[in-house]
Amino acid sequence: MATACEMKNKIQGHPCFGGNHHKNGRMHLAVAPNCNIKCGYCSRKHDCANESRPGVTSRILTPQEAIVKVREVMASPIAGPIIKVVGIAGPGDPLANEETFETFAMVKKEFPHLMLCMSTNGLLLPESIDRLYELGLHSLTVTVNAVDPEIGALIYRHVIYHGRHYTGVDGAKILIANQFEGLKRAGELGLTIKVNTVLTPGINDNQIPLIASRVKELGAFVMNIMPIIPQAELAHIVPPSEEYLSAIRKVNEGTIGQFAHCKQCRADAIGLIGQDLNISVAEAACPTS
Ligand code: CLF
Ligand code: SF4
Repeated sequence: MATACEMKNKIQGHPCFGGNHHKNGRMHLAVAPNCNIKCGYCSRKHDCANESRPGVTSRILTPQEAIVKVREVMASPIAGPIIKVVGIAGPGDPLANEETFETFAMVKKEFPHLMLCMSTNGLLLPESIDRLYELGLHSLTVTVNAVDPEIGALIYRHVIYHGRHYTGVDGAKILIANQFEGLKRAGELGLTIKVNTVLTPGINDNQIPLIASRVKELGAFVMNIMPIIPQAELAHIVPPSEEYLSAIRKVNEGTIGQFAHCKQCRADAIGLIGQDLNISVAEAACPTS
């Protein structure tokens, strides 16, 4: 596990881990359309609710298209100087898509100075984490919504694991066990880890402190408690108020650092958090157009 000092150096420049988010930006590559679970708050018509606000990704990119986009954005005088991180965050689960690995390999080879970042539901983390580490993954986000499978079962509709379909507590048990096993290995490898938790009032409120202490113990650096965006099966949930969200963050900040400026970005976001650039391919390729 990395020391606090090593971690402080590692997060320099990463806008979602405490690096100056007014100065440093990120670029998401939407190369991962498939998902292997079903969260009750996810409508597959939208971007992944783990990492993005509702609104369809303009387009799924192939790894080849993604690397072309990175070249164009990095050559742009507007975006190039601010982009420090290349992330894959959907619109499905990155680990359920081989394209994620292919894309990271290409980006690392051509732009070794950019930090590679990924956000996942964690189901396939135990079997993927070493491979991601070898590819040079810098930072990892895992969305953990429950510690107890009985609560997880109220959030996850199904889990498809190694070709088998699980529902209820059975599915949640596998998912939660894999999230913690994967996080443990990521901590041992010294990755920079963030845990996202979708605060779903009336369902997982009492799980938040349990998640906070468990993930801290496993080596997570920061926690991002996000308000549910009610959709799909959980459309009836009333999202938490700003006050309630702040109070929950406050209660848990003694256990693990809390990230409070998340904007629930799109899977194809580019730029500073909360100030995305609308870069068309042509604009990025030709700065004077
Ligand atoms: Fe992207 Fe996520 Fe990496 Fe950041 S976003 S994959 S950790 S580079 Fe950041 Fe956006 Fe919030 Fe995500 S503000 S949704 S936490
Ligand atoms: Fe939707 Fe993301 Fe959950 Fe998959 S992991 S069901 S894409 S919110």
